[in-house]
Amino acid sequence: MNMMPLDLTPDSSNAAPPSTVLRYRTLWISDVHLGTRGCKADLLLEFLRHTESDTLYLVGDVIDGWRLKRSWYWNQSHNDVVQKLLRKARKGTQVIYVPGNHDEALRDFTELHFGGVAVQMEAVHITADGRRLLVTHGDHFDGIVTYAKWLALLGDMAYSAALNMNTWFNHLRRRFGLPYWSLSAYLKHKVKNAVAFISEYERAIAEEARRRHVDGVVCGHIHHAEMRDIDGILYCNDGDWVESCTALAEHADGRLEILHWAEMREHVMAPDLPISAPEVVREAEIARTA
Ligand SMILES: [Mn+2]
Repeated sequence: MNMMPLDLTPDSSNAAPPSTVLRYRTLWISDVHLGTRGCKADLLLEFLRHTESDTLYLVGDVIDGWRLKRSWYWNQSHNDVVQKLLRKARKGTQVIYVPGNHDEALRDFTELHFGGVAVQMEAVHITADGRRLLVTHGDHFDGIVTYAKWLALLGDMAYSAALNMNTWFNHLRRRFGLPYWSLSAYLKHKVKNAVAFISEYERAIAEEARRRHVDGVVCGHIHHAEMRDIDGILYCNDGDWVESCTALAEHADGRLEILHWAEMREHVMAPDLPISAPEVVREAEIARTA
């Protein structure tokens, strides 16, 4: 196991400026799971070097704190990601960290700033074209998904109580040294149910957005990038940096797009090639009609 300590000295490996830098109004990334072997830190580092934004949301599970007590894995690329994020904050990017269940400890430090990074339980982002998007990691919806429709019928109080219960349930598990219990992770092993779960999860979060009178929601947690309209609510999931290496981006005009770095990187890093891969263009089309 690699046990390199967290090193916050300035990143010297970043000396040469990247050839192409894509500019966005806003970027959302989540589920990086720094501190685990599965984290694609090298790819994320590339992405962070080749993109810039006025605002960068870290939508939870960026540092995997659950693993602090067990198999903590940390190497230079994990350091570099942390340094790059802090450097962006120093250089004027508004970095907002909305903790998830794997970095839940940060939820005790909301409304604080670390090196220019603001920690908030959730955020409401307003796009350039005036849409209001609730930004939340989304783990609260894990345990309640199967009951979401009933709870919605029972009303706000029952719904909120159920959301809080899931948080407390996992808080207790943490106190007893047990890992976070995730219905989504559990069901991903039972592939047959995974599709049904994901669509129920998306509906539950969209329902919450409706109750909160916003136009849409940006979340993560289930490691499944998506952008679609759910009965008039825009559901966006920025995916993850363990498998899919995706981010959500807002262009200067408010247009939203899912970025697939694994497909984009060869075009961005070889500037002679056209920047938009067919997949990316298709996502942009979806965004325009959503
Ligand atoms: Mn999560």
